[in-house]
Amino acid sequence: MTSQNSGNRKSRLPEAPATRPAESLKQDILRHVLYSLGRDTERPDRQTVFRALALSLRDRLVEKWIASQRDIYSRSSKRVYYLSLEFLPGPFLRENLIALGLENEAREALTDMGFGLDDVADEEYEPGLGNGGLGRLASCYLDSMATLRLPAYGYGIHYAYGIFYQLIKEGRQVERADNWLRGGTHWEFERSHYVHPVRFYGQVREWVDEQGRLRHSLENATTVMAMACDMFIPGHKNDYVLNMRLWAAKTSREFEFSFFNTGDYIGAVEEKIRDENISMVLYPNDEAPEGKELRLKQQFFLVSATIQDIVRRFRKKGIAWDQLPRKNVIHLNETHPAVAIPELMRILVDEELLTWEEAWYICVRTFAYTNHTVLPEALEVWPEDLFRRLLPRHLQIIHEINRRFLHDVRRQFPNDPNILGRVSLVHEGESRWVRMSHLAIVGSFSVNGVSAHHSEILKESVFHDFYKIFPERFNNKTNGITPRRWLRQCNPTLAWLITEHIGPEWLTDLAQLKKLEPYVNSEGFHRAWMEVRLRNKHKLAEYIRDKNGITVMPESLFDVHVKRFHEYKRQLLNVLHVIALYNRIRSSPGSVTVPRTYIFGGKAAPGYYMAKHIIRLINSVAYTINTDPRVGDLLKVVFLQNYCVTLAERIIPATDLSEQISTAGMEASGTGNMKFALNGAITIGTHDGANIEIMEHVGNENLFLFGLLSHEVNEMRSQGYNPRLFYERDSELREVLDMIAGGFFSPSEPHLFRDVVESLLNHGDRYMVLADFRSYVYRQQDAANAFMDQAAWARMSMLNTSRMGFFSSDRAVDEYAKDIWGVSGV
Ligand code: HBZ
Ligand code: IMP
Repeated sequence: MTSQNSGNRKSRLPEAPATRPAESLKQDILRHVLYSLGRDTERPDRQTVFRALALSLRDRLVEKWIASQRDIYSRSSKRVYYLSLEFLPGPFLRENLIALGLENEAREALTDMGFGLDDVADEEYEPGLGNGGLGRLASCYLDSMATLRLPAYGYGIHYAYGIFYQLIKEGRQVERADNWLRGGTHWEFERSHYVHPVRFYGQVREWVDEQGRLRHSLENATTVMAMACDMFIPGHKNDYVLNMRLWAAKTSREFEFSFFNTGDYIGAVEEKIRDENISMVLYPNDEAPEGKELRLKQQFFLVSATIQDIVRRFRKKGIAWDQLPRKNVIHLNETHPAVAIPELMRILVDEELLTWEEAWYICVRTFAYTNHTVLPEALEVWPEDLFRRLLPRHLQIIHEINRRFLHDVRRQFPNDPNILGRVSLVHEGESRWVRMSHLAIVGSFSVNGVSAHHSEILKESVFHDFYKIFPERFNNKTNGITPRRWLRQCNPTLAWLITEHIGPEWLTDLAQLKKLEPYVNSEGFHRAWMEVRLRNKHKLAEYIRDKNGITVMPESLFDVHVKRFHEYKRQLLNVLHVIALYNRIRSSPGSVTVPRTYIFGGKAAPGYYMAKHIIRLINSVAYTINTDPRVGDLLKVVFLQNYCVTLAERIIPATDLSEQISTAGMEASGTGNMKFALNGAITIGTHDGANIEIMEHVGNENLFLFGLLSHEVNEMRSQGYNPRLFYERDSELREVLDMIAGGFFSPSEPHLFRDVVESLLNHGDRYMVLADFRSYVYRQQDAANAFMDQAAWARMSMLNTSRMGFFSSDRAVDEYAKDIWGVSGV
């Protein structure tokens, strides 16, 4: 602190050179306040200070990034390209401070300027460039790739509008545009010199060149430019920084003066807007792709710009094309970027004039594909006509890939002619569809699922034919989460307590949490553990009071269900149980003894009628219960609006019971389940996705599993599942459903929720809510009983945390690096 600042806490540009890191950081902040943001250093507001701090960190990140890139070049390492239509990084400030080891320095610098770090950090508005699990996984993996010093890059789209901002108005979800760029961009660099042309539409011209070769080129294409925007991802205290390169669409027409000459100025500008629309907005659909032309354009836009960047970098090496797979691996996060396969083929065959066989040999050794879902409606397909119009040459290439593939399959399975239709890259029925998952499998050397259970389902059912054809391609990589964000950053007091006992190594070696086990029998540790957890619950209770105006008891059981709204995730099953509890409280006071706070959060796709209806039902039930004086403190129901990474970070450390109750066989993995258990919440869940592996690690006695197994779900379905039977046999369930259908929670609109009940009773209950209801109720009772014994609960909580080491994204990424990518740290 310079002496002139000490008395009045005001900030001036320092005169003397900085000595200590905190002082040097403060000087950088002030410099950015003045020179980058053009504000008076005497009276910057909190938002200005946040931005100046972000810029000061960006300076440090870019230095380290340049050094890291030099390292990669000098070692000529094999590079990993992680292609994803979504990244969900969450707020950067705290994460970057922790990674750079500058948390205390920032706190000191800001205090010196009269600000608190927590308040300044709250100024950050997160980039919501993903829908949920898949996008957040991509960000956890980048964090781990940086921490493991892998020569890796994330590639995605710089959407101007991310996932919508969700408001709850009169119990309903209302969507607002998420203008995350309105405050400017303080973390990224716009690279106006890194632009690649992306070409759509047009016609394929076939011609014969002087050497007599058949050539293909695209005529009359529409060109849009892709401009790179780079964000930096630091490894944990290792001076290593990766970049996530997001492409923004820019018109190529700015230079087309012909429009001006013909006088159509507005027409020219309209075309510019149309081009730049490509990166305007993230599609808000999770698990049910929207087959819109603009979405396919986005996919190709990402792929074309990225492959050009990869090829540009590869060319610098001046080595032969057949070395491409030895020096690069391209990872496809779901099928969304799968058009990369025909795009690389196109470049190799049409532009580089390799033979088809040479090019295909390279492609199939370069791509790897991760599947994230088995829901039939989520498997991506495109109408062939649309594909032909937008990407005519790519469709030809897909047909040729298919022709050769089916030829091989016919030889391999001469006695099974039906297999050809099943595995074809083009579905041929009344209409023709390009099947992106088939393209991704045929064009990749590795196909993986995201939990052991999910990967088995891929082999046994969803992709069984492909498993017979390419058994060596199939493998599992159970998902993981980064302990930096999902423990150290979101739960700093618990992280401190852990470090105090076992040292800080767990941050980069999560298996070390095992060392906590001896402390589970220490009374002092118990007490400290539960104090930290209770303090977290107090903080969340305050947030709930501020935002929802509801007072909840921090000592009550915080029962939390936060994730995207989808019928298979069964928020409906949860609310049916809430109503059952409510009925017990009313009909036999004293029968419910454990006070509970139910917390819900999550977005529904804007066009998903049933999911939105369930949100509305939860809010109506919440209103009824919270205003019923007979209930008192025994039951509160809270819906927190706009669930996002920032909100997850508040909720997870304060959760007692984590709801992971998907229909068995439907949740590929889940990663929320891991975040809760790592922070000491107990899971109530089905035998699905990674829940099964969590059970194997934490022990069956330390979580509450219930419900049908996935083979039982299938058997019950094939035997003709009759949900009505469950309704008729279970009077408690019957009462709950009759109340909803009869308008108990919507007295002014008695039929409001009839469709919800109909979907269960008369439309087959596709997600087996009624079949699992009774075992869920029993397991919830077990959970409540366990919560009454606080010492036993504390023990379960500590054992969950200490046994979650396996679920680190460092472990997952290390497996990808060794088993799939063939890369190691630099
Ligand atoms: O990917 C999720 C899975 O549901 C979850 O089980 C898994 O843990 C997670 C990470 O592997 N899948 C998604 O989040 N899927 C999407 O977000 C999605 C987005 C756009 C689509 C389709 C799916 O068109
Ligand atoms: P790119 O790999 O061409 O996208 O460049 C990214 C960064 O890597 C550049 O800004 C340089 O810092 C660094 N870089 C690029 N080419 C080389 C090279 O040939 N040797 C060492 N570093 C390089």
